[in-house]
Amino acid sequence: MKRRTFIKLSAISAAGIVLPLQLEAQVADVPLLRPRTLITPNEEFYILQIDDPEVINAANWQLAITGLVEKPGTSFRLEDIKAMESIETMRTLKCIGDPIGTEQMGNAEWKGARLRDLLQKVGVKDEAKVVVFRCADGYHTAIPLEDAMHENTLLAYEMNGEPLPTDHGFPVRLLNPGHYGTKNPKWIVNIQLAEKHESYWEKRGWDPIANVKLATVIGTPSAEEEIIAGSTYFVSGAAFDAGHHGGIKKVEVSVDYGETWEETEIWAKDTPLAWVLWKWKWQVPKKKGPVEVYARATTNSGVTQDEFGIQVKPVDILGYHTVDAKIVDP
Ligand SMILES: Nc1nc2c(c(=O)[nH]1)N[C@H]1C(S)=C(S)[C@@H](COP(=O)(O)O)O[C@H]1N2
Ligand SMILES: [Mo]
Repeated sequence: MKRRTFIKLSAISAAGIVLPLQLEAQVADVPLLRPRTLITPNEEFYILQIDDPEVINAANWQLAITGLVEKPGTSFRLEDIKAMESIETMRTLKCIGDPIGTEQMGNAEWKGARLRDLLQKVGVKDEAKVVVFRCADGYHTAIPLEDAMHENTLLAYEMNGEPLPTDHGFPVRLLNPGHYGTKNPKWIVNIQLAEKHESYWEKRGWDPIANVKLATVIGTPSAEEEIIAGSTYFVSGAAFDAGHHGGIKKVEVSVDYGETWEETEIWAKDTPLAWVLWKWKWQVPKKKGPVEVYARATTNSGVTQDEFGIQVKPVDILGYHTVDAKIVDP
């Protein structure tokens, strides 16, 4: 085959497999946006845990389901879980410790089995109220049985088309929609049905429910960034409501201390369980000096972020993210 033809053909077959049009639309055409891609590459995905990552050999790993179950002693190997009906889905993870900021949030395409399919195989007793996850690193956390039985609650074993990386919980981690990272345990070794449980972070004062709060984060500019006077600049970032308010409807930016707001372009999105990425083309004033950039989101349910800071009522919304930057001479 001639090289030219080959190139053409591979473009076509790629079209069939990875939907390049859609993918292209979800990689920024303007440089320097942050985030720059709807899907965070595995190498760039934030990593957060209480200790070093656990390296688990799948050949020796079995997931036991214990406690208030009809068939105690049942366990699953990775192959068993992979043989079950699989779901592929895009999900954003966000850390409760960084509620407004941008650093501890990432979005990936995951593949896994429904947790409820495993629970149904072992049979859950009526007294069971929570599902406890114990992890190889000593981390443990519980979620209400109702959440565990939700069709979107998955035991994920692939991330962006690769086996779940060690840093992200190999061989399986929980994906618990609508909840902060604390409720998405990695390196799970045991699942226990119980009446109640006090989780690792709850013992240390963190929210036991851990519902993700509506937040809009500014990726560009970064703090103290120098923006050239008179230039064209892209303010950009992400917004996420984890589905609690019907998804993000619009994102606005203010560069005049909230006096006026400009609607941004949402240039990449998926379902409300994934972040939306936005950008706004700013004709930077010629005048030098400090500038504060604010961003706020409005949800499909009609809620708009309208205050500063973290302690905002109603409790499921966070205040604006603001970034202090500088307009400087070229
Ligand atoms: N086993 C285990 N799972 C864990 C944690 C942990 O310390 N140990 N940390 C949680 C927290 S606080 C977050 S934010 C997410 C981060 O997931 P990631 O490292 O894949 O981004 O993992 C969660 N799952
Ligand atoms: Mo976290």
